[in-house]
Amino acid sequence: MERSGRPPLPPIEPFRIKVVERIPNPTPAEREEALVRAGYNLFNLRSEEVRVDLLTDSGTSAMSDRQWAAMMVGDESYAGSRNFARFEATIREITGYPLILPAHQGRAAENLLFSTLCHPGTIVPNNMHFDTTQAHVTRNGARAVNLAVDEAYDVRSSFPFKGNVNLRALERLLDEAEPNQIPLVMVTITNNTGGGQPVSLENLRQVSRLVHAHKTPLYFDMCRWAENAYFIHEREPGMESRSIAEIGRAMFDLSDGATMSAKKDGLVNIGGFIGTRDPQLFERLKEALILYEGFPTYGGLARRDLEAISVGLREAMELDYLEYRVGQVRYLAELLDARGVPFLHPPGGHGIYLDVRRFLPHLKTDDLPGQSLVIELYREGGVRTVEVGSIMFGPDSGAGHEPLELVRLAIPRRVYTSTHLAYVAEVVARVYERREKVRGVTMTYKPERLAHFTARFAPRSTALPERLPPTRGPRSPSRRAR
Ligand code: P70
Repeated sequence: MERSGRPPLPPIEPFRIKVVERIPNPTPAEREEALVRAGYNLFNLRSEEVRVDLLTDSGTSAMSDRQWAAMMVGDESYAGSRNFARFEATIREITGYPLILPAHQGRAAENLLFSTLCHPGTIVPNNMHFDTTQAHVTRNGARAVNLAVDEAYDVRSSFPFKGNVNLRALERLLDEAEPNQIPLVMVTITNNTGGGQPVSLENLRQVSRLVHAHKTPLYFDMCRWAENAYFIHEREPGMESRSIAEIGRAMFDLSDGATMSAKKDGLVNIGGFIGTRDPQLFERLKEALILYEGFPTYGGLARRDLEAISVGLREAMELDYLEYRVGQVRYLAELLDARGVPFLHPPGGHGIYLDVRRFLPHLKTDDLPGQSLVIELYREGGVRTVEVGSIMFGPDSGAGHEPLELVRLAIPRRVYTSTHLAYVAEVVARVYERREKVRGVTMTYKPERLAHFTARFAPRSTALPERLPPTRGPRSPSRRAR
């Protein structure tokens, strides 16, 4: 809120709308029915049951007129498509990595990289792994270790670079590991698990120095690199005069390669890639790519998709777009702040993360408070969000700290207006007003891996019904008479 008491200036969309898509408005009764059918897991909802969909910012972007036009120049050749040539050239220019392989999305790139480099007994450090990243590391027998700075676990701290790596902890791990036990160090940019928080260029420099002194490769998970570069531009001394492209390149120069889900800062609905400087690794990845994804000039994608990514990656670096993008998240933060709603500070690049512990202090971890809140936000106003807490990462995910217990309101790129966000803020505030009445839930079906996607839940009250013991003998006549 501005000091003057005036409402905040809404972040103006740096585009006008050329095509619109009707959004549904399910009634309260329809929402209730949908919840039961979905087993209280919002991944099981049909999209027509959702009014404002903040489940994810991944693959949910609106493409620009230029991207749609690019789709029309798809050259659908199996091998050697000109769209691949442009895709490769674009990513080379942005990252400086000479060797590029397309993949159909981020986790496909993770599968290729981790199945090639990890085996039982190995360790992969990261500031914080995200869900699929962690699953791919552990599936290959490696241990996923989270090494974010202490501030990352303090939801109230307004530290500007909560995505930073804890250098002392990383150094200790590198020193203590056996030779070749750490096949690579990853840094997730921005740190999604920890609230969409950026990593500073200075921290990346130090990580790079440390990791390379131990002759270990450094890889980035660069899904949201443009948002990270924007925060560096805004917050890091001397960076305000540098373009997003320059800052991005300064980041990538410190690393040996990256995986990317282009469904985020690639501004497309599907796609991803791996970039590397290592020709031997590249050959091994290419073999795995052909096995799992397709020929190296399409990697599981239509060639027109590659063309849309080439355009999207550039649009994601435009300053007016990033100002609006981060501005939207801040606008929502200000509206929530004005209503006293607790969320992780400072607001991240791609969404707001509600602080579940302060939102629902009467619920215990066993009550799955994050999922309870997700359900209530849907019940109140048809808003779909996701739990990022003990269900997604397990109750012991705090790396020595109290684990984060969050609900993420992810903002799709270029999709919703400030009015949609004002609606969302009001829905959240109304749930906050009646927070004391929110009950816990219990998990009735727990899949082995990545449970949050397919688990089923039930409200505590119906899952554990307080049934009266069956009555024996004839009912009393007085009751029957009533
Ligand atoms: C999200 C999605 C995907 C992701 C990521 C990072 C840092 C890799 C990937 C995998 C996943 C999701 C979560 C909850 C609800 C819906 C979707 N993140 N690295 O929303 O990329 O999805 O392309 O395989 O964030 O954050 P991909």
